[in-house]
Amino acid sequence: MPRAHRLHYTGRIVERARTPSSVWTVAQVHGASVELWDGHAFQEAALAGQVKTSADQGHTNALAVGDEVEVEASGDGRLRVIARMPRRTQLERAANDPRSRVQIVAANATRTLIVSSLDEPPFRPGLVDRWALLARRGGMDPVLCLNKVDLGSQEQAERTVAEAAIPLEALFLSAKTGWGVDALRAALAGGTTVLVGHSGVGKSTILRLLVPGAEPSTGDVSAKNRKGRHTTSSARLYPLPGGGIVIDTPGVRSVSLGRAEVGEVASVFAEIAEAPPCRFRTCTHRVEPGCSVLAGLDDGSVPRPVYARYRRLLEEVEVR
Ligand SMILES: Nc1nc2c(ncn2[C@@H]2O[C@H](COP(=O)(O)OP(=O)(O)OP(=O)(O)O)[C@@H](O)[C@H]2O)c(=O)[nH]1
Ligand SMILES: [Mg+2]
Ligand SMILES: [Zn+2]
Repeated sequence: MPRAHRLHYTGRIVERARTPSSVWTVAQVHGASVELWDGHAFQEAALAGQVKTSADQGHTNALAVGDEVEVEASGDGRLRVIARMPRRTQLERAANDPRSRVQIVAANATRTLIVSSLDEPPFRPGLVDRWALLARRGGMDPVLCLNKVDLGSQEQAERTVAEAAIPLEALFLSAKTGWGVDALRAALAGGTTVLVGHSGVGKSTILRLLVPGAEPSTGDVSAKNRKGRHTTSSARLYPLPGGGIVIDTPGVRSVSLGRAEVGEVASVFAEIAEAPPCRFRTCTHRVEPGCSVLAGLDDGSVPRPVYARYRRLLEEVEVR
């Protein structure tokens, strides 16, 4: 290997790289290669050996969509990813089996848009809580988007969210008719938003509403499900016409949280997170004496539906 290359490899003379831009963002991952976005254009790049093996033991993927990477031009003029920048945020999906590795769904997003539908598939508040916890854990703000309002009414949609005591900012939408899209656009302007949620709730339809002309990625054409519709098979980044970025992801059936702390579960519910300190620092707010959350239940400052959701989420995680 020529000396200049070797030096470059160590990262010490990165400023001498012959590449058009030093920091690129991963737009899509295809096994041993990735598609990169430099703010203007997309380009395919190979992964240098040290990047491929850099996935630490706990993770399934070395690079995730949204990762910022350093590149160099390889001999044949193609780009090669030589390093990944530290992540500011990360959305992780824990494995059901604690010995299995964690998948990084997206990196460096500023918010997680938890997409649900009023119907088809039915609204599942438990899934919203779990995604909210994962978003907060990874440093992002969770926002709920209740789609397919056209299958009912606006009143029904608002009542559904209120009755479930969803502890998040909620946006209502019909991606089919475009109703509610202006508020959604305003909420997503600037920053990077990752769309998550159950398969079929309308994430890709929302994406196409926000980014006219966005095509299903090539893998998706063959990935029609039994009902003959396209289902997203891998995460992909799209620049928004007015600035900002959206990352579409494949739908998932269930979300596992892995091990979680009581504080993490409580952080999903504002009324519980903001309750005064309990007598015991390790209080789980279930049966302990001097618990301010249980006191809040009595005086009404912690609504019963909110507490019920907290207990349900707590039961689902193995509390440390
Ligand atoms: N009635 C109605 N149907 C919608 C709406 N948004 C999406 N759909 C339909 O719902 C189905 C699923 O939409 P997709 O956008 O593919 O769903 P997705 O969340 O991307 O699904 P995965 O890629 O499998 O995760 C399609 O048939 C859409 O036409 C809506 O607002 N109202
Ligand atoms: Mg999709
Ligand atoms: Zn307590």
